[in-house]
Amino acid sequence: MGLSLSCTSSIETEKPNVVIIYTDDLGIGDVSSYQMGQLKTPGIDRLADEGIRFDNAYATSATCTPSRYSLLTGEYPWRNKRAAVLQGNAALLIDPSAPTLPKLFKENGYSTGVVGKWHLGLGDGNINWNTHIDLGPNKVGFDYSYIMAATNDRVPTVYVQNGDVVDLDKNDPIMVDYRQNFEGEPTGKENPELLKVHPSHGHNMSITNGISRIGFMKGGQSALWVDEDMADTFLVRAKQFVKKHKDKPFFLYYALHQPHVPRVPHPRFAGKSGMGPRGDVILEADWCVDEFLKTLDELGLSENTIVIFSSDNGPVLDDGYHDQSPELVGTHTPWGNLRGGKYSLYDAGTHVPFMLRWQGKIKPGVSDALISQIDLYASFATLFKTENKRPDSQDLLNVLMGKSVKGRDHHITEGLQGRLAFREGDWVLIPPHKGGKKISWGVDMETGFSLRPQLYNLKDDPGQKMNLAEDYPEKTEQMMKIFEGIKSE
Ligand code: NG6
Ligand code: CA
Repeated sequence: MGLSLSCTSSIETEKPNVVIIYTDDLGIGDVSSYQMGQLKTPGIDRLADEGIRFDNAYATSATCTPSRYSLLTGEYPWRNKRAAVLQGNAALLIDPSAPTLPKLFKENGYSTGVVGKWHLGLGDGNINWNTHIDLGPNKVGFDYSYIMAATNDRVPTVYVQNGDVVDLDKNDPIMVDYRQNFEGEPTGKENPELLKVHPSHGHNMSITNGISRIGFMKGGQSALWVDEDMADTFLVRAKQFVKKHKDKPFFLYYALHQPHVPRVPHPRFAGKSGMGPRGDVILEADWCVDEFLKTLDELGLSENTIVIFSSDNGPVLDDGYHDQSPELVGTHTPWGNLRGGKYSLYDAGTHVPFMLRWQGKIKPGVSDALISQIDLYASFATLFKTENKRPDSQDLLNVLMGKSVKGRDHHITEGLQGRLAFREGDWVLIPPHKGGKKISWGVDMETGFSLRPQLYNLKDDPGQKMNLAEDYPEKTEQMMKIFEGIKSE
């Protein structure tokens, strides 16, 4: 007994709490600390003022599921064939026997939790929402989970806590189908009069809370979420987790749903940005971050907690609902001075805001080092002096702690349909890819595809206006070789 107590106290002194706050579709220009746009995000900026703002940080993919897969596993998403945007009834993507970031924390004595957007699959592909769902976050390293299964525009629109749908009435079972509707159930396509938010493309299937979604569902009335309350619901759970575990090391993955569509702010934030719902939900997310940081302050945890802030992919305006995001964006530039955005192989698809704060331990500043979210696994393995089991993940602990500016030499990013680009130093190569230059289904976004190789120097040309592939054929060829080599490792 005495021995176990002394072990616990040594863990407490050596192991900082770690929180990853992860937004959904937030652009680098949406965060005012980067000084590229018009929105004011004082809550998020606090992390940059009190920590390190990384100006060259990447998600591995321009969509959600693959980026989250890398963040939590330390493996490039394209090594796993299923790591693409998942539907709400998709099977668990992460192999329960594989090393993961939450497992790494758990193995080192941490309590681990995830609150918010999951989007990494649940169950075995034949999920029954009315019984306990065994395969999920709790099988890949999280002790506690309070999540939405996929996205806020996909059914089922319910919260799942530790594998059980929250507030489900067993007499009103949930049924989900992504191919066909349930007889007699209204849809956005057939019953637009029932909608308070209207789709611009897709999103015309089952209606819950006056919003039509992707996929069909029936039942589960008492369990349906209210979009307007989602920010508060997740914030409460995130705070509860921290309060409960304040005396022992904890790892919390707090995955906010904003500003992904449908953008439905709480009335407290409606109309506050002057940019319509997209701006409003970003202010709401910023408030959530601020409130969360205040909770750490109140609990006296700010000094012993590493807080990391980032986003899963770049920004997009109209992503499927008429929410006036293109009309009201004005001079605000969610993508900053970069080209592209969500879904794109151009830089703004994956070049995301990233900050790390460890008060009292690291000196506030700005870092230009090339880093990727995939590197958190190896970097924390180093902090715990344990083995890095993920070769794609690089130990950048010294960079994250501001002791070095030597980041990665190279990084591979993914756009749509598993197409890849290769960054090396200041250069980025987009190999030839077949496919349209613009997204085909109604989103106003460049894919980055071209049948000719594209080579850009991001230092001189962050907006990727000058394709230098023909001027630098040797550089293009040399990068192509390194890229192919890494892919086949
Ligand atoms: C797309 C959806 C889009 C969004 C995206 C996933 C349509 C037409 N578009 O298929 O709205 O949900 O998937 O976004 O259905 S992500 O951020 O989770 O990757
Ligand atoms: Ca996303």
